[in-house]
Amino acid sequence: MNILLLSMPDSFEHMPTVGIRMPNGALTSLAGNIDPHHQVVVADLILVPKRVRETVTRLVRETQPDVVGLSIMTFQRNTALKIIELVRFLKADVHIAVGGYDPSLAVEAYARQDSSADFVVRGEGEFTFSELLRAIENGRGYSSIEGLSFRNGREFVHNPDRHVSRIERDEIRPPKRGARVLKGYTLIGRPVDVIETSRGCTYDCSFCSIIEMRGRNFYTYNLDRVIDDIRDAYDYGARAIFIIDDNITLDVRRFESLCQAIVDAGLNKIDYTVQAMTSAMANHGKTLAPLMRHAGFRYVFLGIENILEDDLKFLRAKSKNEERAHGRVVGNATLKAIEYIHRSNMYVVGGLIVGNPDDTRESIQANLEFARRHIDWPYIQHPTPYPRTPMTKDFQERGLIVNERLEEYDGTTAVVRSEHLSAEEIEFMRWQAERQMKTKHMPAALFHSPAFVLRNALKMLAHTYRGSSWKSLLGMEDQQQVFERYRVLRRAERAYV
Ligand code: B12
Ligand code: SF4
Repeated sequence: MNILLLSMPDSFEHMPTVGIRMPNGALTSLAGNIDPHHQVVVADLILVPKRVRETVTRLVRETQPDVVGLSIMTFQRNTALKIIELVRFLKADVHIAVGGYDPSLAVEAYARQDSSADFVVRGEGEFTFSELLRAIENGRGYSSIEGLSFRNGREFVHNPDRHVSRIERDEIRPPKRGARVLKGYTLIGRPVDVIETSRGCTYDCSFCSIIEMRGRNFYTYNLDRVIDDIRDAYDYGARAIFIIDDNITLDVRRFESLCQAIVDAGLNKIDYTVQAMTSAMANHGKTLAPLMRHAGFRYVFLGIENILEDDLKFLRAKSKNEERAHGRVVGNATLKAIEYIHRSNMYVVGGLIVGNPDDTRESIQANLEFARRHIDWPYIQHPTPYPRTPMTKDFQERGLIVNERLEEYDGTTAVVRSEHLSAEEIEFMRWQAERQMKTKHMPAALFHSPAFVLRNALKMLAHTYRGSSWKSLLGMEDQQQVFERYRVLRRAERAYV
């Protein structure tokens, strides 16, 4: 059969497509794990945000798919529903399957009478999708496929969940990068790819969707497979790699072995970016950070979340931010983690969450000031009530959710207020502080990728400062007016289809 797999074009404020366009790791993993006789095509629509309709139309005409699969996050739901309608219009008899975080955690949104989706693959997709294709091909029923919800006449049937796979033992085959048909992946000028070394996390931060998605567990791939995967990405042209693991720092010894294996394989000429816990970096950074640098790591995304104890408690992120000595908690790990990363000449992408229920102007300022002083690239977000997270329940119970437009659930639009501040006030504070922080990192980017930055500097600055005018740059216009213009522009950008 012909299979067309699509990821959504909606992008996020901190990942402006002028400098960052990353492939979706799920789709190539699905493509690598279906029966080999199928013809599969993967298209990441983030590469064509202004040509979504034309691209989908062309791909459906060219590939004549029997099955179209879409990978969807919550803030991409509206775009996805429009693409589903377009695909159904172009090919009425096509089977449409959806998967990823949003369909898994909000099945009802796709099971509605007016939705054209036929199947929802809940949770991990490799085995469920592969079995689904066999069932479609052979005309068998769907009721024995675990992890699948399917349309049956007027109703949607939900089969039992599938167990989380022990990825190594269950033999998930490597991703199939050759299935991608669109070009232009980049991380500030370097062709970028994604790889995974593990799945899952044993923590339970209240804002994170992962626990509802797969429970608290951590399974790893064998390091030989990981090295082969990195080499495959390199052979396909990648010179930067984003490691998409939920939490690779749960096993620091293994992470250190991976760094050594990367060096031994001569793959340390690639720039790596990884997400890390502050506690792991603070408690093991002395040995881990130099090894990471040696292996080619450049950006470390630190889940700082917040620098205030009360906020960390609300976010249930206290324990992953603790510094320990002799088996005892001796303080907050953040500064020490940052120090180790900087000492090894790597950059900190600082993940912070501001606008929590009890936040005041002062508590938000304290976090923004911290970011200004200590981090290299801000990844500051507002708490966002994604389906079924514990945080969503807290916000609902306190009546603090003020915006139900899901396309704005992108992390940088404040959709909840605090007890003391409106959502607009919270977003304005973050927006204003972040623009300067981003500009501060430009020289480092210029030094690393001069040709790309020189060619795109104006576009990058224009993105960061959109909404500004000559008057505002000269200080003759109120920043609040600039913010209003920025919000209008941002809203317009969300019309992808
Ligand atoms: C890596 C990652 C990123 C990378 C993405 C790199 C890339 N291009 O792949 C970066 C840093 C860029 C990123 C950014 C964002 N992310 Co992110 N990210 C993750 C993370 C850590 C891992 C996702 C991943 O690739 N896993 C590995 C793959 C193999 O697993 P998977 O995606 O789950 O796919 C499996 C199944 O879901 C299913 N499946 C998926 N798609 C499909 C499609 C079909 C047809 C089928 C059948 C099955 C299927 O099968 C797959 C294989 O088993 C998750 C989870 C987490 N722990 O927090 C968050 C997560 C997905 N991100 C999230 C969000 C919100 C974002 C941002 C909006 C902002 C943010 N909070 O950082 C931006 C938006 C990005 C954009 N489009 O502009 C949320 C989504 C919440 C939701 N309910 O929608 C998550 C869950 C984190 C959270 N807050 O809880 N992210
Ligand atoms: S440590 Fe990271 S991956 Fe784990 S639950 Fe918290 S936010 Fe999610």
